Amino acid sequence: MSDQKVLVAGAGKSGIAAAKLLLALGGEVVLYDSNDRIDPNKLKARFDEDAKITFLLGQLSRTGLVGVELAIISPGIALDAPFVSVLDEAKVPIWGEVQLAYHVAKGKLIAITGTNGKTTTTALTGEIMKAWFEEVFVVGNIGIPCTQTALETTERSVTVAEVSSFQLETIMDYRPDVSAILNITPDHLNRHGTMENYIEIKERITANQTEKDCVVLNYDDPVLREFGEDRGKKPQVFFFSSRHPLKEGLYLDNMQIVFAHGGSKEPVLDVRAMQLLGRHNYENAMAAMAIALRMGVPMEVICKVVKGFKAVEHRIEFVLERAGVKYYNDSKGTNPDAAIQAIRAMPGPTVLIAGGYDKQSEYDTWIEEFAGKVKYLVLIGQTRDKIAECARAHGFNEIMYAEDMEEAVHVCAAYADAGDNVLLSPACASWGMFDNYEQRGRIFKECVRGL
Ligand code: UMA
Repeated sequence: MSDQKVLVAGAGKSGIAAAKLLLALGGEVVLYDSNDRIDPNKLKARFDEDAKITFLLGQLSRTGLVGVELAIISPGIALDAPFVSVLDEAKVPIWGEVQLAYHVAKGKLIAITGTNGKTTTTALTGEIMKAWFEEVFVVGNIGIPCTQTALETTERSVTVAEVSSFQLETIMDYRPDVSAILNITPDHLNRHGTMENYIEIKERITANQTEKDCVVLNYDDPVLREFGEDRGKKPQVFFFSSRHPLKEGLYLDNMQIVFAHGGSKEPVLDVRAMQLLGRHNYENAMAAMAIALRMGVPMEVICKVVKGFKAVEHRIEFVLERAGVKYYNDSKGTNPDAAIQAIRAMPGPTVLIAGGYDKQSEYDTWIEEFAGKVKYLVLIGQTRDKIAECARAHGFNEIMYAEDMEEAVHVCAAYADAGDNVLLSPACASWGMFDNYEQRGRIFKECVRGL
C-alpha cells in the first residue's frame, strides 16, 4: 500500500484507525466524511503535523478523487450512500475497513458474527485465548477497529474479531481460521433490505474458508443448521446446541455442557458454576468453547475461564440496588430479539425503558414477552409511537413517555416498588438521541447513580 493514494470514507473510529494504518504503511490518505459540520482542525489534531493526509468534508466530487487508487469504507456507511456512486463511476475499488486490516495482519484469525451475543462471545473467546496464547488481540465491532492493531500482529498472534453484517458487506478475500455464526434473527433490515440478503451477508464470513478452516454454528437456528448440513460448504462445521443432544459437538443436557466427540460423550461444565446467566449465555459460552477447542486450547483451561467470566458492560449489566429496586443496563439490547433475552433474564417484576432509532423492526414478539414480567413501559426516542401502538394492540397499556434518559430513570424510580427491577433494554439502536449504545448505557448508569 506504500505510495498508494487511498480515500478513507468515514472519520469515526474505523476511518481514523484505517487512515493511521495506511500512513504507517507509507501511503497517502484523503480522509472523507459526508458530515460537513465536523471541525477539520479537530480531525487534523488526530494526526502528525507532517502526515500525508488531506481532509474532505461534505459532498464528494470526481475532482476529489484525482489519483485515488482505492477506497476504504467505514462500517456505518451503506453501499447506497450517495458518494459511493461517485467512487463507482471513477472505478475506484472499495474495501471495508476490516478487509484492509485482514490484508495487513498476521497470525491466526477468529471471526465471530451473529445477530446477538457476539460481543459477549468475542470477549469470552478473547479471555480464553489470553489464558493459552501469548499475543492476543480482541477487536472489531466490540469497539476497537481491526485496523488499529493490524500492524502489531505477528505470526504468533491470535486475533479475535467481532464482525458485524455492516463489516461483512465489504470483505473480499477475508478468511478466518475459525469463524462462528451465533444466530440470525431480523436486524438492520433498513440497511440490508430483506432477511435473505441479511442472511447471505452473515454467511459470507465463511465465503473464503477452506476445508482446513472451521465454522462454529448454532444447531438450534434453522437457517444455520441447514447451512451447516449442506455438505457442499467448504469449512469443517462445529455445531453447538442448547436444545438438542448432538452426536458431535457441544450441547446442553439439563445443567451440564456435554462434549460429544468420536463416539464419547463427556460432561465438561456445570452451567450453575458460571457467572453468566440465561440460556442465550450458555449458547455464547458453548460457541466460545467450540472456537477454543478448534484452536487447540485444553478443555480444563477453557472451563476455568468460562466459569470466572462476568457479563460485559451494557449486556444485562447489574448497576446497583436502591430502595429495594435493582437497576440493570442492557443498552446493547439494540434489537427486539436481544431485548427479549434481557426480559427473560430478569428475576421478577420489571419496569422497562425502551425505544430509540427506527431500524424498521417488528416489535410484536418482544411485547408478547412482557406478560407477567413487565409492569410499566417507559418510552424514549423516535420509535415511541410505533412501540406504544404495537403494545396497545397486544393489550399492554401501562405506557409512559419520557423526553430523555434522565426523565425516564426518574419515572422508573417513582413507579418501581421494592423487589422490582428497572431495566434499560431499548430493542432499538441508540442513534438520534446518543452517539452509540455505549454512551446511552453510560448515561443511564450516571442517571441511576444520581438518583
Ligand atoms: N458517515 C459518512 N457517510 C455516511 C455515513 C456515515 O461519512 O453515509 C460518517 C459519519 O459522519 C461518521 C462516520 O462515518 O463520522 C462514522 O463511521 P461508522 O458509523 O462506521 O462508526 P465508527 O466510529 O467507525 O464505528 C464502527 C462501528 N459502527 C457502526 O457499525 C455503525 C462500531 O460498531 C464499531 O465498534 C467500530 O467501527 C470499531 O470497529 C458500533 C455499532 O453500532 C458499536 N455496530 C452495529 C451493531 O452492533 O449493531 C453494527
